[in-house]
Amino acid sequence: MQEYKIKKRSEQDIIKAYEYAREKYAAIGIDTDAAMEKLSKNSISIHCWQGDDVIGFENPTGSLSGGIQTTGNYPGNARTIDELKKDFEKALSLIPGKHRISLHAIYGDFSSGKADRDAIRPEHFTTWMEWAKELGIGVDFNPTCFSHPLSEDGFTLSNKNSKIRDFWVEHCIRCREIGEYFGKNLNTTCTNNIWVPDGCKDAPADMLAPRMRLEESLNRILEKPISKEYNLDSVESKLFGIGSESYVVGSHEFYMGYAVKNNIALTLDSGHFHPTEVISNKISSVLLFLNEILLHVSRPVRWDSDHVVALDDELRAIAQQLVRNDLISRTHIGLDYFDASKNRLVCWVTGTRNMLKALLAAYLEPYAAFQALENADDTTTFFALSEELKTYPLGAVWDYYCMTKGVPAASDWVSDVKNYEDTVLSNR
Ligand code: RNT
Ligand code: ZN
Repeated sequence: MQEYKIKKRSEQDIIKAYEYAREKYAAIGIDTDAAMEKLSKNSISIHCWQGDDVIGFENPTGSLSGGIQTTGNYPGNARTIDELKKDFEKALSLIPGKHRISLHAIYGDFSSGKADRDAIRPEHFTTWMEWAKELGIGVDFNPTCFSHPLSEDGFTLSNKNSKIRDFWVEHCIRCREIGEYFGKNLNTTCTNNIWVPDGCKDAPADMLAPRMRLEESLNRILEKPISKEYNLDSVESKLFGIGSESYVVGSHEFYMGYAVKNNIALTLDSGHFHPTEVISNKISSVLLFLNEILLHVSRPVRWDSDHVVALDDELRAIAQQLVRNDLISRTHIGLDYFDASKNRLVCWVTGTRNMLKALLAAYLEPYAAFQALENADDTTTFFALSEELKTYPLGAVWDYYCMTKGVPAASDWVSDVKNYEDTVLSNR
């Protein structure tokens, strides 16, 4: 088969295309330079777990449980902290802007001795903290309430057995302390996202008791006051998982109520609702009642499949909702997917670049004009214009943005990752 070669364009070509795009957008009242400036202020929280299929370093031979599933066996997954860091740095070098890393508790550095989940401490994350400081990036955190013998009956914070509950409560308390440690040392708020897999295959007779236990456990976890400036608590709901198809304790209603009542943040994961339900349509509701939200941007294909984020209609709609009314200033955008069927760096880079492209597209909308049209009841013109906008030269602005941020434009980065695969990943 003949090799598929993509010709790299010169800087002049990228600038020429950008100049054309700038004029085209200017004609509808959009300042492309201002849009890029706004885009550059956003940091995406990139999930570490795409790099190693959600295995972590606590028990590197362990398997993933909790009703979530990675599929594929593409070679080259990171097996050590150093490999994961190297891969992540490589991915960052291909994404324009300054971003963050989201860690799970099982990604601690246990080289000085193992610690069970209820015994993890900031010490286990010192090497991550120092690394993040060196790179100048923020860290977000997640308790890991799955892939553990004490989560195998499907219940953690809502378990009937008080000893098991205590164990997970302690784990989550320690995670808040680790979040505080990251927040203080890196001088940027660490979000601490609690997701538990609790639920069951068939509907239980008593749907209330587990929810009462979950509420009580969360209350205990949040008892200790920790400044929101360092550690921002958030809770993530879900509709179903593998093995919890009929009942999930931490449903949307549960956590929405809990977050409002306790003034914490809520995480909306795009794969955690009914298949035709979209989180883009929830953001403007939940932010009326909450100060802040987290997003787990993902791509559910027929179920909560956690496919790599694509630049699809829902991603664009999420970005529009965030940008149009500046709800982005109260939103922490994180990614959550895990695909082991492709080069894992390509998954990281593609998903993050797509999130940024969607935001750029949103910054390139004439929203004030849309609002004016809507207020004048001219939904016809709004509809026609927004459809026309879809073929405006977003890509030319994006390429120019990448160039000015010193990262490859268009698909120029793919060969770079392939090269990394040949020289680094294939030796694993
Ligand atoms: C599971 C949740 C949760 C996990 C990660 C690994 O359905 O989305 O956020 O994917 O914590
Ligand atoms: Zn999630």
